Amino acid sequence: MISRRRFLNTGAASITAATLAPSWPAFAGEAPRIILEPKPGTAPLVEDAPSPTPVWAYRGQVPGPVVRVRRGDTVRVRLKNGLPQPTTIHWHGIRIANAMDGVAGLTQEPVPPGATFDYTFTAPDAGTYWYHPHFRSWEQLARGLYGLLIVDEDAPPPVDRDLFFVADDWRLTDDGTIDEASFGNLHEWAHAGRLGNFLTINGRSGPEIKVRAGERIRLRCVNVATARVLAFNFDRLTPRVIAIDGQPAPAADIDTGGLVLAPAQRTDLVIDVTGDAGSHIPVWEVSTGSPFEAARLVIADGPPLRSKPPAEPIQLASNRLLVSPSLGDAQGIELVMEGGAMGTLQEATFQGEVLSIRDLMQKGMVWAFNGVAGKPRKPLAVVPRGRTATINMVNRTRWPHAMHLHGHHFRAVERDGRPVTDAPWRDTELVAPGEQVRVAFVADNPGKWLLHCHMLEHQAAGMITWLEVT
Ligand SMILES: [Cu+2]
Repeated sequence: MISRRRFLNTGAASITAATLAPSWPAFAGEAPRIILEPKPGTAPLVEDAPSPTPVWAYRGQVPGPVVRVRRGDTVRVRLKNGLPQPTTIHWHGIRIANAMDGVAGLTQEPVPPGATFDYTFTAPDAGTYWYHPHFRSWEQLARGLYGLLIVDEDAPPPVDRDLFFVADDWRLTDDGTIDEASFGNLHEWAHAGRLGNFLTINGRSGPEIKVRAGERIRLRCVNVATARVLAFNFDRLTPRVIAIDGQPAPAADIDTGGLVLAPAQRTDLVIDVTGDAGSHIPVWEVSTGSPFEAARLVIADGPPLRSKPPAEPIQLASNRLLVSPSLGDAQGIELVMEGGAMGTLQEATFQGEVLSIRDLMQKGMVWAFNGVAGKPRKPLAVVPRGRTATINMVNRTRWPHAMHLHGHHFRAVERDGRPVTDAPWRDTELVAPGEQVRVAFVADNPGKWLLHCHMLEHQAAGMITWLEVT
């Protein structure tokens, strides 16, 4: 058993402020097409490693370059595949034109090595989004392919600095290289997925993030891990949540258990930094029984930026395009999750054929939605455009699942049979073992939309289906 802290025991990383200052190339709306070329490279994940870790990266960076536009601008990206296998780019959380959603085998053909694909789409909602491949994503994300897509508000909120906090859970071997032998391990895929042993924040282990006393920062937190649900505690600071999965949320404190982020989920925080110059504030990872320091905020020398935090709270303007679902004549869609270790799945349909669990495992399948393993030829449901739909997600497995619907945001309206009010808008919902969550959304975006578990090994081993909005 490898300790997740093993590489962290060497103490705080000596990262300079320069490497942590967000370097955001301003990719303006009508600027020339941005070229994103995923290809093999290296990244300095492990501070004391003899050599950097071989990874796959966009533009040689992990995380990849931030793609940043204003709300309503057009994003223009050319994918140039420098990988030894096909790939695509999916723009997670964006209510995008279907043909640009980047799902290999549903909205486009995978892009072969050496080939290109042009993505052009409008970003309708302000907020924190991200991009990643949607082909062999369980491998391509685990090798380092992901980046932030930030869509600025019409009037960005008054903060002193806008920072990001991209958390990844790597599986590394003793020499600090990616543990490739564990890719495709069906035993793990039937459990929590391929959990890592080495946490990075913004591509570094235990980084120091330089801040100033009195400073108000916006911190865009993203979990890009393939499987692990992470949770962060900001020690004596009291961050306020202002957005969830990209969409503005009423200001609220984070839970006492920490800021929980399932794979693919985002939370934007506002943090008023308090403390003496030269002191530091640990950011603890608290999802396991043994918390450890994931990063630290180091308060710079010098006078505070202001003597006390600004009085006025930050409240982001609504993206407006979200209409509260009226459930009166909603189209109900049932989604029963089954399978996995300690589950009861005996058989399921795979590519049109009913197979026993033993035969399913031969095909790398161990999970099913409504008795179907893997992406079905026909959609789970066809929803007329503009209609409100509900998806009743019933987790009959012993494992949590981070359920992601493409092209839409939804909100929970019922949990374990009890009505829920004012749940945040999300694109990825964590459904606990044995739990039932009914979510509602307006099917206002025509096309073929994937609905899958964002524990990417679960997706690869069966937890994937799709809806068609006509
Ligand atoms: Cu899952």
